[in-house]
Amino acid sequence: MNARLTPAVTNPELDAFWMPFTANRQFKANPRLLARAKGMYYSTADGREVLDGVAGLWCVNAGHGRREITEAVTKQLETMEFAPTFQMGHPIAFELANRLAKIAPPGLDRIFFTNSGSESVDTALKIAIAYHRARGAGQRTRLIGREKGYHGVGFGGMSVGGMVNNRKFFGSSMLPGVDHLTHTLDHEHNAFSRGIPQWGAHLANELERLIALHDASTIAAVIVEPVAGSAGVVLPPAGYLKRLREICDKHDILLIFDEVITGFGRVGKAFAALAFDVTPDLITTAKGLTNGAIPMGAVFSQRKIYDAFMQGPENSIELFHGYTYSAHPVACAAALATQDIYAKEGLLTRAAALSAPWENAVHSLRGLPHVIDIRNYGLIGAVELEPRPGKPGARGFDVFLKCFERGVMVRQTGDTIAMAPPLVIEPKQIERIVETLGAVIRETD
Ligand code: PXG
Repeated sequence: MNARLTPAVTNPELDAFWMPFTANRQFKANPRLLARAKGMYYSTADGREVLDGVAGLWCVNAGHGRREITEAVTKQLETMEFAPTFQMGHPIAFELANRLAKIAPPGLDRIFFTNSGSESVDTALKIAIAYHRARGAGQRTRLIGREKGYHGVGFGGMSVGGMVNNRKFFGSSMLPGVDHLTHTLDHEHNAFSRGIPQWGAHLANELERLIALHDASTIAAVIVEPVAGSAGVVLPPAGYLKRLREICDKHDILLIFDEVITGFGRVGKAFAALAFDVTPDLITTAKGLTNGAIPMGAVFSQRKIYDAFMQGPENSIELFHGYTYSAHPVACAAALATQDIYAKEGLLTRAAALSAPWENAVHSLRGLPHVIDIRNYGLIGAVELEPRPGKPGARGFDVFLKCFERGVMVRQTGDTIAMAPPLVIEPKQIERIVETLGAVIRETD
């Protein structure tokens, strides 16, 4: 038998879990196991403290181990662990939707619940297509995403997404009729910009080119992350998002902001739409909605979109879409407790107050070996390293690993180190993250 066809058994205790977006064999040979979490810190299974520089995975905005969330979840489990929301309802779902509508950007006060960011994206894309059909424009089915975009891993999100590894393995299984804008990362003009880069608003005009190619009458929606996270933090140039909005308005195309990362305070306001003063038609969220405690996502819709569906006989279902766990009562309880914390502690705007010291801290790494760009906005930061010749991602991985060994968790995407700490971070902890990262970069070839 060909030895290479024999499955690799690395560690019998770790083999059964096929880990997501992970180098399984590398991880299982040298596992990094997190066992507990409190406030700004994780503890590893062997008892080491690790400062959380990425809010788990961009989701634990209020910090770890929040008692209020635990209590709300426990109480809901004891009261009613599950109830359907298909042709039935339960009060806490309506309470949460009303609550979210109050912090939503103007007009986006109709809320559809999902269980993840990927589901929120697929939901928003389907709503966009069905909305045009409901208005008698059923030929508008084309979707426009952007290079370097990340919109989760459903077939819809994968298709509008623009990260090559998330697409190339799945061949022709992409949605038909999808096109992509160019991305906005430009080292030549914008390297080491502090905050939003000034060059590049004109890149939004690319949308006019795609419209000229396909014709507006075939296009349902444009979806972008206002600030892209997964691709290694890609910022919108000043004026870019406004320009996209103008072009979409001109051609009756819906604009979707994917705020799975930027929603719930990451950029200093409740949503990036508010921070950039650009109002999209749909907003996708997840992550910070429940502080990461229970999986949940939500799509915020303009009322005009909801209203367009509320036509025809009243006994007909208006949108043939939903999940068993849409508005799961336990997730609703976690989300309400989370929103209480955000409101009570001013966390939805705390990133605005911290963004100047954060910016200074991350930009202090300029000039260190191999650092080719630094980007920041709100409480998001990225340090891009020059790849080792012929080994893309290797330097980034080494830096990530050494930071973890020294008690700081950051996120690595290729050779970019991304940071997005819980919004409860204190200035001393910002220093600690950046000092550790700086020391590691200095000593990494
Ligand atoms: N949209 C955006 C903008 C995201 O960032 C998703 C959709 C999908 O969400 P779910 O809940 O289905 O994973 C995301 C997820 C990283 C990283 O490395 C980012 C995400 C997930 C995992 C890792 O930055 N974002």
